[in-house]
Amino acid sequence: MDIIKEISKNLESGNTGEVVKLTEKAISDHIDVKIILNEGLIGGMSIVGERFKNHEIFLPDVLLAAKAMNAAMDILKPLLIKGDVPGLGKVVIGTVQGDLHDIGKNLVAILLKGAGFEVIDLGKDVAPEKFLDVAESENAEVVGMSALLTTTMPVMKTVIERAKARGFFGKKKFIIGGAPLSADYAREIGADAYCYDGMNAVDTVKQLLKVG
Ligand code: B1M
Repeated sequence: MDIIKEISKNLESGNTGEVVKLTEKAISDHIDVKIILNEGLIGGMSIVGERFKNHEIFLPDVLLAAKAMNAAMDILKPLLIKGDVPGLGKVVIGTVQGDLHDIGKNLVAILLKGAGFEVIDLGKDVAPEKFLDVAESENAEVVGMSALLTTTMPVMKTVIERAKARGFFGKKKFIIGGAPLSADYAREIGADAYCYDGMNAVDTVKQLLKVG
């Protein structure tokens, strides 16, 4: 689909205005929102990641692409959260301390809301105790942590260790996600599950809470 390729290309060059226009056009052309998201936006962002890794582009270019991605996600959000009838359970979610990558986490939060969960989004750079304090005060069943950097992954282990020390590990479910993570790492740190993308996070939380 040409328009999807156009979205991806314009995201790669950080052209927010065009990405927004093309996303709106794709919606009015009745293109499946998941195709716009996965092939257009996430597809474009993967190419940005590769090019950044290969030193073909630089950090300001990545920032521009992130800005375009966020603007397009704002447009898709109401379509992904149809109905807004949370009631399946409560999830506290955030990107761990030291990590400013929040695009994936935002997407997971939107999809969980869309599936009927109440989501408390703590944002990015979230301290370990904050996850636990809010999960406790809000009586959330699930704590979701996102990390995109190999250097910030270990914060997840700290959260789980502190949950054990505070006596509520086992009473709440801990899920983790983000590009450098894996099911092996989840097992290693004692998390209940690793989720490879947003839809997998929805399915996993449903399974863990035995709902839906
Ligand atoms: Co940076 N960055 N970045 N970056 N960045 C990566 C992660 C990197 C892989 C790029 C690369 O080198 N190829 C690399 C990490 C290398 C490593 O750790 N081994 C990197 C680096 C090095 C850095 C800096 C250190 C660069 C620097 O300053 N020199 C710096 C660190 C800043 C910090 O966090 N302290 C930095 C900064 C940035 C920006 C601010 C410019 C920007 C982030 C903007 C923002 O998020 N608001 C940025 C971006 C955009 C990226 C890449 C290009 C794209 C990330 C993204 O948004 N992907 C990224 C390269 C890549 O990942 N290929 C890169 C799209 C998003 C939808 O996917 O986040 O994977 P993702 O989320 C997915 C799944 O992972 C999963 O579901 C989501 C939806 O499918 N998921 C979960 C994620 N969280 C989940 C939680 C769950 C469940 C599933 O449950 C709770």
